[in-house]
Amino acid sequence: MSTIDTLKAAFEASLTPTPSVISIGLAIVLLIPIILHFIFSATTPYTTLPSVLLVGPSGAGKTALLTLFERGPLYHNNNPAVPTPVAETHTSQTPSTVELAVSTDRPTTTYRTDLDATGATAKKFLLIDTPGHPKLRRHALAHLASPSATITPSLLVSPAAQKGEGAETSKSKLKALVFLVDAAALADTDSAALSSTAEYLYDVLLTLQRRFLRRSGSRAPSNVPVLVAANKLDLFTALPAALVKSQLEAELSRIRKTRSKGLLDSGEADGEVVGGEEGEGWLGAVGSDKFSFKEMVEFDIEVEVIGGNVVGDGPGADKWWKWIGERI
Ligand SMILES: Nc1nc2c(ncn2[C@@H]2O[C@H](COP(=O)(O)OP(=O)(O)OP(=O)(O)O)[C@@H](O)[C@H]2O)c(=O)[nH]1
Ligand SMILES: [Mg+2]
Repeated sequence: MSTIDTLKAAFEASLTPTPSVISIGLAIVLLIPIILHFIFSATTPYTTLPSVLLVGPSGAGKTALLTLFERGPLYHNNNPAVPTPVAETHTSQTPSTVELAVSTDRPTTTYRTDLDATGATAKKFLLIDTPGHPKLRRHALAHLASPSATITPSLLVSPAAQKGEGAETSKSKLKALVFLVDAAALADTDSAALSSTAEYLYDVLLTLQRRFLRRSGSRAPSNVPVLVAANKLDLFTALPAALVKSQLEAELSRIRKTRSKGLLDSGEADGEVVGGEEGEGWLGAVGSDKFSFKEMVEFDIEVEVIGGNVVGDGPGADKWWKWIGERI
């Protein structure tokens, strides 16, 4: 009986508007949202924006392109008013990420007008620049291999984390891949540019192909479209996009032949990539003689070659921007 009495008394006291009851009530009302905020901000990643990965050999212009998209044509080399042209880049040692937005309410998108795109019509995404040096490429490749199509924290450093604002890193869905190529270097037949560019492209496409073959379940993510961006078309020595395409396809055929010969004792000893599946190291359709980018459709990989330039006079970077915008 006495316990019921005390409960009753407590209940009555809690309904009596005394100062202590009011202050406890206020504290609960004010504190709960704050506590919930901290719980959710700790468990939800900083951002779930989709991402686009920039890859390609060293010197192709990846960092220059990232800077152009981030800062706009004001930093264009041609603009005499700008003391620091976009072209002044250093070879990259680590990946870097910027947040960009594509506007969806204009039929003709250009990175210039999208620079200040905000609001409901702006689709935000992360553009990730990776180093092209052969010794640093494995970072980009390892992340492409991930079957969940996500970029894992070691590659994706959120802008807030870069500024040291805490807010750790997150997973982001990879939506597209831009493989930048120096079209002027490819024109020089004496240089090793064509073979080294094609080697890297082969590895990138093979990684995506393997990812497709290893996907599990019907809910597996679709594969990533690839844009081969033939850069530096401002230079008169540069190969036009159609030639870049055919040169790369020819070189990829050659690499495929060489690699298939030496597959058993080749450098495929990377551990996890050795799957034992027949034809694992073979890029594209089995049995085809000449490689063509169209073969990649079989693995849900769309490959498109588009020319452009980051600095100087030429077609510019708008077509690439449009391509990215359509895939975000
Ligand atoms: N003429 C010309 N030069 C360009 C163009 N785009 C980039 N460059 C130059 O190419 C050089 C290399 O550019 P980066 O952006 O540093 O190359 P990257 O791909 O980031 O290279 P890594 O960081 O080593 O992987 C720079 O000197 C740029 O000025 C272009 O469209 N035309
Ligand atoms: Mg760079």
